[in-house]
Amino acid sequence: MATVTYTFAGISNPSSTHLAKPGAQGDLPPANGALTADAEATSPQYTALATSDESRASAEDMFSHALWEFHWLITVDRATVTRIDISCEGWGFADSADGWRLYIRNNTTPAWELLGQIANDGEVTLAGAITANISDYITAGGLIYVLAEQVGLQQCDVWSTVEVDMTSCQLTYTPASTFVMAQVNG
Ligand SMILES: [Ca+2]
Repeated sequence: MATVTYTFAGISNPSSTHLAKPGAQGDLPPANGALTADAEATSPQYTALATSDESRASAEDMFSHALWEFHWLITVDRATVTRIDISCEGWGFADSADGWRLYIRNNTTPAWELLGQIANDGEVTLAGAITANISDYITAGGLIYVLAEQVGLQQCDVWSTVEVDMTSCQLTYTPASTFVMAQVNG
């Protein structure tokens, strides 16, 4: 087994590999696994997302649930992947309710499936793993979709806000054979 971990380190706008999009949706999570049509993160936002350093990329909205949508482009054969680990360090708050939820998209259903949730204010790391039916979560084009969505709404002063300090996607996979053992004295 081998692992490979993807982050937003070194990514800038426009990105041809991993994508991040700040936005908002009325549904928690978006129905039928819908993807957002929001614009891509800026280069400073990518830099904020790259490492755990208390520098956060913020999404906020007055009327809907603020969210970050992440697209991870994998670099190994989908058929060799045995486990997907998603981690996201962030903070979510709003007038009506604090907290946020981490989802991964099942492209077959299709639906956003819950990986983790927190109902409190304050920065936490939410994480979750997929260990079965891996091909449901990686498109034929090699994309994994992740969503971090705030649970509350604005009522008075505080907009729905979700701030992400760092997020990553780790794959566990079986490396393809690169050589054939020679049979000596066979
Ligand atoms: Ca950061």
